Amino acid sequence: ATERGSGGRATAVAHPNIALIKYWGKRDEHLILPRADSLSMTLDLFPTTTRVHLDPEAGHDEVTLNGRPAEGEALRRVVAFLNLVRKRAGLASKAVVASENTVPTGAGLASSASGFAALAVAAAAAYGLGLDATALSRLARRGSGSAARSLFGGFAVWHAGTDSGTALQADLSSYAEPVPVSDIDPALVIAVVDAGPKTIPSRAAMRRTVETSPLYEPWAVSSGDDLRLMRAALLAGDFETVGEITERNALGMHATMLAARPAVRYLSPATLTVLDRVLRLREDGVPAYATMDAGPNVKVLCRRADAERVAEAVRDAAPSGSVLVAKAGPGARLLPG
Ligand code: 2P0
Repeated sequence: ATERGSGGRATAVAHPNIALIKYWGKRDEHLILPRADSLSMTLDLFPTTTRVHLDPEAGHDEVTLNGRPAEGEALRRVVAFLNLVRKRAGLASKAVVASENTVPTGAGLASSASGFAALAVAAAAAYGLGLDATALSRLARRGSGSAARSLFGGFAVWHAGTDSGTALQADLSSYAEPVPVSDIDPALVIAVVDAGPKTIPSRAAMRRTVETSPLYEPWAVSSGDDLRLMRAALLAGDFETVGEITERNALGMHATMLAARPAVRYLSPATLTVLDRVLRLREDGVPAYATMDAGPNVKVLCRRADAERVAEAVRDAAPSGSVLVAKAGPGARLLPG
């Protein structure tokens, strides 16, 4: 679908995604080209809604996040992203950007994927770029790697792309697209065990892992095997294999971080308590598999029919009220008006 706004203004909505095959490590920091392919499920929770309108009179971009002026690194990243859009559009106009993110403060879920996916769709439309879904995914990638996947609903694979040829060809080859899946009726039970801020931002942690961890290269290689097997299992509707690959890929990613120098450790004692619960669920015959991102919270992949039982099992390992059940959600889209 070609996305084009009218009158220099557009509003878009996008949802977060959780990777089952992780993105961890870049081969090009500027273009945000990943070392390996990744694969995710877009959630039906916590949309980000972003409005962009051009202001030809303005001397600088005005960016608000949940009603507050953005500053520091957050502002710098949005302005850099808008500069990219302006360059492609051949327009100099500054923009007013207002983004509302519904992730509860401290829910421990990153908002950069939904945030840059929504910004890419809204800004591309407001500046009249007329991009298709693939081009929007490539554009979102430049804001935050994982945002490339939030362009699509359900399951999406983000291709690392090729390095044969020019930087432009590499850039063109790295985008996400939907993954064909048999109906596996998945849910992700999110156990928020610690709502505090990250110990180290994922971008810096990723860089340190690539540069110093002796386990990084073997994980990146095995992640390619995981991805191929995962795609086959999704196509076949083989839920247990999907879950097993999900869990081992995440644990492998965390192993690369633990071996970094100095170590990057996001997992906490409460994380391990939840992992024990998940293991016990499997011993009791419930297919449930854990994955963790750049923080201590655990997302448990299970069937929708088992989600309440899984939520109950992990609830007392997390502070009260902080277990959420997510299902597969929609891709990013323009809102009318
Ligand atoms: C992922 N994460 O695949 C992985 C797993 C966290 C752990 O993508 O530097 O915010 O903006 O490209 O996308 C978090 O990293 O990083 C992430 P940048 P991003 O979901």
